[in-house]
Formats: sequence, C-alpha cells, structure tokens
Amino acid sequence: MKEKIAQLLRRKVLLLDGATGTELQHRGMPPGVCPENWCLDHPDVLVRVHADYFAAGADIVYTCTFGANRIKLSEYKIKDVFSVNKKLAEIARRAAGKSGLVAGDIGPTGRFVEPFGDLAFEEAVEIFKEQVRGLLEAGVDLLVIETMMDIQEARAALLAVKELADIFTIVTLTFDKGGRTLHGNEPVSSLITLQSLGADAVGCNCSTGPLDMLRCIQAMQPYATVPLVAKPNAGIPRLIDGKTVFTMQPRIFAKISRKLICAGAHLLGGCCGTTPEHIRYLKAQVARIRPEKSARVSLCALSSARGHIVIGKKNKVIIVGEKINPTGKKKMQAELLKGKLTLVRQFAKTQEVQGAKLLDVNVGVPGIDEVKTMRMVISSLALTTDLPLVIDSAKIETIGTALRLYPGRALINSISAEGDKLPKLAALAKKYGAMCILLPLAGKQIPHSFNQRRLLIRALVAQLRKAGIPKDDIIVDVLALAVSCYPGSAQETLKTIAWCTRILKCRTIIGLSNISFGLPQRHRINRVFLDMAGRKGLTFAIADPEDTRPLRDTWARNLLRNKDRGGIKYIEKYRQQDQSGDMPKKVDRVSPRERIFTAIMEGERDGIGDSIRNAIHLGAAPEVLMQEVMIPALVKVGTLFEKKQYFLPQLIASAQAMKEGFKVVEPFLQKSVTGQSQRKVILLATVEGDIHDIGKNIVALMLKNHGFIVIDLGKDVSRAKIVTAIKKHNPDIVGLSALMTTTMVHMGGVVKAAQKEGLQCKFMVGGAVVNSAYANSIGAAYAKDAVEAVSLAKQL
Ligand code: B1M
Repeated sequence: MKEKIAQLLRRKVLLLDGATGTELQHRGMPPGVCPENWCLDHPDVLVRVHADYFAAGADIVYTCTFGANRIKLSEYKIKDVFSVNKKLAEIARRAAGKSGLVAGDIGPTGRFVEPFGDLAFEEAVEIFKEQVRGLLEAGVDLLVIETMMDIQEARAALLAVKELADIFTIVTLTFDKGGRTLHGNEPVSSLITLQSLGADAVGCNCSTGPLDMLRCIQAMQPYATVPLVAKPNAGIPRLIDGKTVFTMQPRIFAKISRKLICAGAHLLGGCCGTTPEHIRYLKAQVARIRPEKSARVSLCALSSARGHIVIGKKNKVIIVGEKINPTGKKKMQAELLKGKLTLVRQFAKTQEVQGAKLLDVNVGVPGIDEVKTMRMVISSLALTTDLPLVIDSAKIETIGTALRLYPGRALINSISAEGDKLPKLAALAKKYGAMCILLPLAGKQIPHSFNQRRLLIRALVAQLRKAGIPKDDIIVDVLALAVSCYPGSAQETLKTIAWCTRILKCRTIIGLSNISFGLPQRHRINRVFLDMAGRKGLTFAIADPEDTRPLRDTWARNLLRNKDRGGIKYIEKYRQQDQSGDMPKKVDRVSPRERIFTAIMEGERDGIGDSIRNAIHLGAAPEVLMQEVMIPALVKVGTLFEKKQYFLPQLIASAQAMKEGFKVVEPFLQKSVTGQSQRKVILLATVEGDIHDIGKNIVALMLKNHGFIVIDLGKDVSRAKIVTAIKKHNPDIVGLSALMTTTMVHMGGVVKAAQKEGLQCKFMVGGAVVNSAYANSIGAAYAKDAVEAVSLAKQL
C-alpha cells in the first residue's frame, strides 16, 4: 500500500477530507463530550460524515481518533485505547468501501514532551504505540500525525509508528500566522527533521486559512524530499456571540487552496470549519492539475528544534564550535561529573555569538556515565541554543541515545571502519535520519599520504552508500594531523580536500586545532590553515569560533607548506607568547545582579541559587533583588514571548529558574521582615484555568511575613473549591490571582458565588492583566504588586 500511495502521488494531487469535529457538531454532537466515545455510540453519524467526504471527492479520510490516546481518553475515564482506535478505524473502513483510503489519525497528547516538558520521551513513544496498534489492527491504509505543536511530540509519534510498521505516514504541524508553532518550531527545520526521520509526507494543518498556509508551503518546497501536505482551516476563526465561527466559503476556500498546489503541495484537504462542500469545490479546482515533483531526493541539512542550516555546494567554511568537550578542561570535567551544565551552556552561547553554525558535543570524561550525561546535555542545549548539534562520542550507545532524544537532525561524529562500528552506526544514522562524518580509519594505522586516504575514503563511502546513506548525508573527515609530529601532512590534507570536492563530490570537515598541536601561538597556525583549506573547498571545520578569522602569517604558512621542517623558525618567532585557558573570557566581570537577571532570562537553573547567595553576601537586600532584578527579568521574558522572540519552552525554563531562585530568596525574605501579630486569615488562590502561581506565591510570602495566616489553595482552583474553603476556614480576606485575560473573568464568578452563598468576606484581587476598574466592577479591592497587597490587606 505504501508504494501504491507513493505512485498515486506521482500522478495526481490526493484529496484529503475536511473537518471531522465541527462536522460532527453540526450533526448533533453536543459540546463537552468525548468525540471518540460519542462516535462509538453514534456510528451511523460518523459513517455518514466519512461517506459524505468520499462522495465530495476525497481520496483519503481521517479516522475519528484525533484524541484517542491514553492521556486524552483518561480525561473521560476511558481505558481501552486499543479497541477505541480499532472500532473507530473500522467505522471509517466501512465508509471507504473498496476504493477509498483510510488514514489512522493521531493527535497530540496535550502534555509537553521531554526535553521541553515533563512527559518522558519514551513514555510518549509508548502512548502513541498503544494508539497505533489499534489503528493497524483495523487495517488502515496509512497513518497521519497531525496538529502537532511541538516537533518533539511529532518525533515521538513518528518513531512509534516506524517501530511498529512500514506504513505510509503523513506528519503535519500547526503553524501560526507568524510561521511558528506554539513551541517555536518553524516550517523548514520541522521538514528537515521529519523527512529525515522517515515521514513519507510532511506539511501543515489547522491554525490558519489557506492564504497564510501558503507561506509555510513555499518555505518548505525547495528543501522537500517528500510530498508536501496542506490542510488549512476555513479561514481564521472568529468569536461571534461567544461561539467560534469559521467564515470562509467553500468557493473562496477552494480558489485560494489551488495556490497551495502551485506552491508545491501534493496532498490537500480542509481542517476546522471545512465541510464536504469545501472538499467538493476543492476537487473541481484540482482536477486538472498535476503535482510538481518533490524538489530533491536528498538534502544536506541539519536542524534543531527551532533552527536549521542547509549546506549548499559552495559555502564559506562552516564553523562547528569545538568547546563543549571536556578534554583538557578540568573545570568542565568536574562539572560534568557532578551533573552540572553551567559551562556547557555558557560555551554554547558564547560560540553562537562568535559565529559557530553548529555545536560539537562531547562529554567523555573518565568514570562518567556517558549516556546519562549526554541525555542531560542534549536536553539542556535543546532549550539553550537554536544551533544544530554534532554528536561526538566514541561509544555507539551514547550516539544512539543522543540521536533518539535529540529534537532535530544531528550530525554523527564519527563513523569509521574500526571494528563493527560502520554497520552499527550506519544503521543508527538511517533509523534517526542523522548525517554522518566519515573518519577514514580502518585499523590502527592512520592513512598518511593523500593516496592512502583517497583509496580508503572511496571504499568507506561506498560501504555507507550500500547501507542506504545518500552522498549528501556523508561528510568526509580529511584528517588534519599535527604538523609538529607529521611534517608535510598539511599538504596531504589539502590535496584530499580538493579531491573530495572536485572528484568524489563529497563535503569535507577537519578538526582544525589538531594541526597546531604542540606548538606555540596555535591560533596563528589554525587561522592560516583554515584559510588555505577553505580555498580548496573545505565545507566544515570543528574549531574555536574565536580563532577563525583569516590571518596573514608567513611563519605559519611556511610551516604548513613544509618549508620550515620541525617548525624551527616558527617556534623561534613565537615561543615567548602563549595562550589563555579554557574559560569564556568575560564571565567574571559580570555583576551578581546581572547574573541573576541573565539566569532568569535564559532559564539557567543551575547557578541562580549561588548567584543570589553571592549577591546577598555582598550586601544586596533580598527584597530589592526580588523587586528590581528577578521580577523585571521575568517580565522581560513575557515581553519577548509576546513579540514571538521567545517561545513556550523558553518561557517554561525561565519560570523554572525563577522558582529555583525564589526558593533561595524566600528564607532571607522571611528573616528580613518585622512581624505584626494580627492573626487575620487570608485565603489565597490562582483561579480556575490559570497555572501562573509565581506572583501569588510572592504575595503569600509577603502576607505571612506581615503576620497574616495564609491558607494557600494553589493554582488552577475551581470556583466550587474556593467557596468550600471559604465556608471551612471563614477567612477575613479572600485573595485571588489571575494572569490571563481569559481566566480573569473567573474572579467575578467566585465573588458572585460567595455572595450567593451569603458568605461574609472581603475580596482582594491582583495579577498582570487585572486592574482597579475590573476589580471595582466585581466588588473587589485591587493590589498592583505584593507590597501593595500587604498594605491593602491591612486596610481591609
Ligand atoms: Co504565561 N502568560 N502562559 N506562563 N506567562 C503570561 C501571563 C502572558 C502575559 C505572556 C505574554 O503573552 N506576554 C500571557 C497571557 C496573555 C493574556 O492573557 N493577556 C501568557 C500565556 C498566553 C501563557 C500560556 C497560554 C502560553 C501557552 O501555553 N500558549 C500558558 C497558560 C497556561 C495556563 O495558565 N493555563 C502559559 C504558561 C506559562 C508558564 C507555565 C510557562 C509560566 C508560569 C509558571 C508558573 O507561574 N508556575 C508562565 C510565565 C512565567 C509567564 C510570564 C512570562 C511571567 C508571569 C510571572 O510569573 N511574572 C507572563 C508575562 C508577564 O506577566 N509579563 C506570562 C512575575 C510575577 C512576580 O508577577 O504574576 O504579575 P505577577 O505577580 C505580581 C503582581 O501581578 C501581583 O503581585 C505579584 C508580585 O509583585 N499579583 C497580585 C499577582 N497576584 C496577585 C494577587 C493579589 C495581589 C497582587 O491579591 C490576591
């Protein structure tokens, strides 16, 4: 079937169905019910929806299993995930008859997946497998993973599918008008990651209408090795009389959607708000269009969750930052052994600023649990940097673990023919879609001459190609050896680069700093050699990005050209001058206040506690740190989030750093306040639907410090729970916090409900979106911040 679908796609545009959810609502499904369960109780309605889409011209319909995973179904106390999926897919099969195709539909779990959230990656894979098994049992023709907002969740679902069956699989993400998902993933990075991981078609669904989706498809098209998919909503939803309405009419929808095919889409359908009528019009529009072929068969490109790099045939040398490597760095070794990653993150950031386009990551320290440490580093860097990673390890297991978890397309450093490494690593590269650095080593002997290298490289490239790795995915390490030990080797390396580039047509890489090993003023040799290698066509250099600007240096040049045997003249010239250690330079000049601010801005949990203790030790007042450094940092994070310069993972990381910092400040704040023992009781809660509690916790602490008894109900607290607590504790004041426009309205609901029950208490409200006018309108008093909350509480 997989080949049949691929063949069909070469001939024509395949039409997908339109919306299922909104269509079921039109046909009687009440709001608030579990759609999957409702459909099992009303199979005839679901058969009709599917049949109407086929009748309208759809080639493929999606099963009504969007939320049929363990997490979503458990909200409705449904446990048998397998049979829900199987039965719903069987209903679709019934409607499809002999000619229609059925796609088993998989939607998001609603949880954030590691490393961006607390759902373990392997658990996510297992959850999706459970659903896939049910869908496969019913004999679906293909699978579709849709409406994904996090590339990592999409990866987990795709791996689940690929580990169970060889079936055609579509993956579509939901990008907003600005072309990013909620997690900040953009179309091209997502495409690179998913097509290399084995998706058979990639694209977008939901969120926007067809016009805004056009930009995403256009962005993806030049880099696609697989067919592209577009399934837009019937326009942008509008809120009319409290109801979400999609207003784009079928004729307009179809007319604009046609442009999606011209832009490169091969599968087209409709998402929320579209109907069989939309698909009927779409059918008429696409009937005579033949789809474009995918732009290419392979692509030399790497990606992270939020960034990517496409490597053309003629680039300037691309710098791979070399510093995340503990070899020779005692401080980093000690940190890694303790599980601390402060230096790793610092090196990631400084190298990015200095111009690195990729980051090499090596965690090999004697006695370390390398697999565990690599997992930690990958997770941390997924938040810290948008640069794609190069996974550098001598251990196959470490590389396998890293590739599985990494939310992008990584480069393996490296594959050689030592032992059984080549077939094993090639299999990993193929499974996870990684690119690989080929190290021309077969036994213990290093090939020194150009001729030896050429023969070995040719043979190993052939072996990798045989294992299914395209040439575009192979980067040849042309071996930069120390000129101090191997005079003349620099010339052999340069010849090998030129041969790989012009004859073999493979991209190349060197570990630059090897070349200058054992010599003074190493950066001089590095920079001169990099310039020479770049002129021969070198693609990448693993290097210190600080040391890569071209340099004119006759002594270094002569040494590299083997005109200064043993480097006698070079050493004589430079032996007096020497280099610095391994720490990024500016770090120590940063004040503790700046460090705390940066830690929150950049979501650094590790060092924030020490920085706060240090600042207090140097005389900073804890309240001042909180008011003038920590809160403003978090507010700045909010502004960047609003401007779409920060995305949800960064927001979460900053909030976690703030919480970590708050734990340290809290005891100091408690000590620094002079109490007043009026034991009045205040009940506090963040209202229903709102999980923001940092501000409320600060308010609680300040109130306690001023002698109030605080009963904190926590966050996301329902109206009923608050009213019950008022009855139980009979507080003097009820304090409510809300940070979102959508949840602020629940404050009024709580006040009303308490009044209805005849409860005598005063209300105080606050939070970023609340103001005094709103507070007045619901009969509550307003405090702008925690300090004001204390004086207001005293007044009340
Ligand atoms: Co979100 N978030 N967030 N967020 N978040 C905001 C609030 C937002 C303004 C960001 C933005 O877009 N600029 C925006 C709301 C937009 C709106 O409705 N107008 C937003 C959004 C949209 C979201 C999500 C929907 C994102 C998403 O998933 N798409 C999601 C919502 C989840 C949910 O609640 N259902 C979400 C999630 C999160 C995190 C989990 C990642 C994290 C919260 C972690 C936590 O609290 N445990 C988070 C964070 C950190 C923020 C920002 C950046 C910072 C909030 C904060 O802690 N500020 C925030 C942007 C911002 O506020 N500028 C944002 C510091 C804190 C000390 O200030 O809470 O205002 P604040 O408290 C102050 C005063 O307001 C006052 O005193 C406090 C101390 O001085 N105060 C009271 C507060 N409560 C009071 C009660 C009182 C009296 C005074 O009397 C009882």
